[in-house]
Amino acid sequence: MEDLINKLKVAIIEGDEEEALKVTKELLERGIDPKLIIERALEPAMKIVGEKFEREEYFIPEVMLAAEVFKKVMEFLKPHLGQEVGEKSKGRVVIGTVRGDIHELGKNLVATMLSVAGFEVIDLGVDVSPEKFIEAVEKYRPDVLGLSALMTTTMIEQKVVIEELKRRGLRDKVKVIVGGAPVTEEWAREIGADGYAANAYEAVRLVKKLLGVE
Ligand code: B12
Repeated sequence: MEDLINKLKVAIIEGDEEEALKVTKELLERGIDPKLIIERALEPAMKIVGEKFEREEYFIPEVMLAAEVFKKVMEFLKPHLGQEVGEKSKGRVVIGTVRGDIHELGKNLVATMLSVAGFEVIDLGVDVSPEKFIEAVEKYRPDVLGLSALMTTTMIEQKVVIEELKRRGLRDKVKVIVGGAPVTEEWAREIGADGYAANAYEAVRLVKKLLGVE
């Protein structure tokens, strides 16, 4: 199994979609838990891609290619993640990546895991303005609002959204959670968010805790 996990990691890093899907299929056929595939292959692969980008071994086209393969593998895995069925929605979550930021993989992963866990998720996409977040809170009345930011330069937008919620008298109507690679627990506290999670699994735990559901 280690061998296949490694192969999948390499395929994503190299942007080889055909190989990545082939290996993913093989892993599933061997009964490997898709969550483990995400945790052990997909996430580490993007981490390595990030490091290569930092070292200037990779440039935007290579990163984009790897991201596309990541998305394709996620789409392939989604139906295998299972779904907690037979009960009503555990709560409603609106999620999006903040203004000026087009990174979507982490936000998508959080959205997928929450929906698998039985939450209704409304995904507003990327580069979402504070106005759009506010509109969505007014329209959907979610229990939780999730704000993703992947850059130190866009993190501040999480604060802008929270301030805007306050200004409109909506802050106490919704729990706000924040995440993304540069975001920390401390930042979350500083901007007055209700919670922070470092990854998609923790995000599910956090939302359950905030809403008091299991
Ligand atoms: C892939 C990638 C891209 C792709 C994105 C493709 C796509 N469709 O999403 C492309 C090529 C488009 C891209 C573009 C750019 N990128 Co880029 N990118 C990355 C990279 C390599 C990986 C990000 C990723 O997808 N990770 C995988 C996912 C699964 O992890 P994640 O996003 O961290 O999400 C997890 C957690 O953070 C958490 N989480 C995430 N969101 C949320 C939300 C909530 C509510 C919660 C609770 C949790 C949570 O859970 C997730 C799942 O476990 C990072 C490197 C890095 N270290 O992050 C750089 C990185 C983020 N990019 C960077 C930069 C600079 C850029 C560009 C400006 C480059 C340029 N010169 O054009 C542009 C910016 C475009 C823009 N305006 O947004 C920098 C940011 C530096 C900074 N200022 O902080 C990084 C850190 C790379 C670097 N070291 O320089 N990028």
